[in-house]
Amino acid sequence: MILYDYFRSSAAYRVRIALNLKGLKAEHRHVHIRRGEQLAPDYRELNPQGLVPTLIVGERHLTQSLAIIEYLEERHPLPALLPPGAEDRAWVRALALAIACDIHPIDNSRVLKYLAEVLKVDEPARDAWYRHWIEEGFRAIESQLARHGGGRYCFGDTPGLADLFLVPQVANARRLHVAMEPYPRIRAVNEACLDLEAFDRARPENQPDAE
Ligand SMILES: N[C@@H](CCC(=O)N[C@@H](CS)C(=O)NCC(=O)O)C(=O)O
Repeated sequence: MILYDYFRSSAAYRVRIALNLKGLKAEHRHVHIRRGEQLAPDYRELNPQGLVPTLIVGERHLTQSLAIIEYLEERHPLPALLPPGAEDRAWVRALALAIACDIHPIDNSRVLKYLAEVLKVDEPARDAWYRHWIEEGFRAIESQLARHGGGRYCFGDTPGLADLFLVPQVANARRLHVAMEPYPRIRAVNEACLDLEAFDRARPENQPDAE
């Protein structure tokens, strides 16, 4: 497998954690997002959306981090990233989707670039935008964890799908200086995850292309 990756891409970070948890190896190719390499025609051949990550498996080009992770789960079921009960699986997926669909896309590089270059929004206002959507999302996740969390990780005492999405989003929040005091459960889950080698090895600062 080949993973097209960027150290600071939180969507690629999710896939790096999944590969590590499942003990799978992939060759990493770096796509420098700040230099716009994701928009180059040869990369768009692999990923027409011009987004990272892309996982190459044989002749197939898999895109969208959640689809890639679900693919890895189907092909390599152990250790499982989803719990056995259907309702629990729905709860875990909802947490992952709250990040993947409702927080991350609004703060993506191309959105920030449009705000800067087309709408002429200055940097302090762009940072305020970024933090606003994380804070709104984290408030809801904190209350979901309070209701159904209770374990060491997002769901119980085994790291799983929701953790793969939460930890990279916390890394983004910290980079933008989001005040994390209001989210004690998110902080506790994040710390528990980062104590695990699979999460630690996937951190942006531990990637060969880190700047
Ligand atoms: N929903 C996609 C999001 C992928 C995505 O937005 N990746 C970001 C990096 S985290 C990216 O490639 N951004 C490039 C850009 O905005 O131009 C996924 O989960 O794979």
